[in-house]
Amino acid sequence: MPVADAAPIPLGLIESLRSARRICVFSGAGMSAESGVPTFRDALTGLWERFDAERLATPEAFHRDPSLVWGWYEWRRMKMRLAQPHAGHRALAGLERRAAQLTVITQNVDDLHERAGNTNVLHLHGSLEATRCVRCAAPFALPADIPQEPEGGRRIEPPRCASCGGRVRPGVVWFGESLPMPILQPAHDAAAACDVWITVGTSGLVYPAAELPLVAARAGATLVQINPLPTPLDAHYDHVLSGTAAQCLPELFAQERDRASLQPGRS
Ligand code: BJW
Ligand code: ZN
Repeated sequence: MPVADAAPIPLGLIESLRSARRICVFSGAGMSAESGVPTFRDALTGLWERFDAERLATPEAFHRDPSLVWGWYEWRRMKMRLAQPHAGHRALAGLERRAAQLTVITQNVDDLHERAGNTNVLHLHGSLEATRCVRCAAPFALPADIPQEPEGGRRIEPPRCASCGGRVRPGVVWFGESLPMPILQPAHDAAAACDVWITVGTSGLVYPAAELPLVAARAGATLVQINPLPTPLDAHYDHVLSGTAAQCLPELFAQERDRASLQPGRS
């Protein structure tokens, strides 16, 4: 992804952020890209450019070829464990410390938001670490060490559940699977109640996640898009910042903070 200078930040956006009581940040794979975690659909570098989603990211694929799928996810888990949060993640953690309420709604299955310091994070598509039994859903504790896997992964037979002997599966949401209601409902509620909605690094192609910005828009929130490339939903946004997560987020919140500190009575 070429890194250009980030676009200037409109004053109206800083004002909206400054006066917001409830802020939602909606992140996708582009949020983690500058930490070295590949996106899905970016030209040349996206995972779905090199790997077949039908063979790797559906329940049918896991049923058909569990060792192929498990091995690929172990490689993904290695990349995630080796990645470190970047300046954009840290800026979001700083925002949580001073905002009245910040909800991070992420499609990402890594834990970079949490490792940066965010505590209120909803994972719509699950987590690479939250593995469970396919048969009885018992959680499975992964070894603490970082997997050592070749590029693209290799076939590895999934571990077996200690309770029932069923295969253990990655704790992510695959195509055709419902998103977990205990996560989707609070995400929907947060979208409907927020004053400012900030989308970062998602193509907005995958549903139902892609509907959430529209929920926020219908509820009257100010919508901000951060992405180096246009997306199909740009027309719904009040502000489109053309730049990367690591460029735009620190700049946006630095301007919001500097301006806020000039306002008497705001803690
Ligand atoms: C940067 C950057 C930088 C780069 N800074 N930005 C037909 C029409 C409509 C819907 C459907 C349909 N057919 C099927 C469906 C439903 C399907 C769906 O939406 N499919 C579409 C693809 C068409 N959805 C589902 O199946 C969902 N479940 C569901 O609908 O349940 C109901 C149901 C149940 C039963 C039967 C039928 C319905 C589940 C979706 C699960 C998605 N899972 C994945 C994999 C997770 C596990 C894993 O990680 O392996 O989730 S797919 C993948 O896409 C992953 C992501 O979370 C998700 C979204 O991707 P994201 O984050 O937007 O990444 P990219 O790569 O697309 O975009 C990156 C962006 O970042 C780009 O814009 C870049 O420009 C930008 N960028 N560098 C900022 N540095
Ligand atoms: Zn089991």
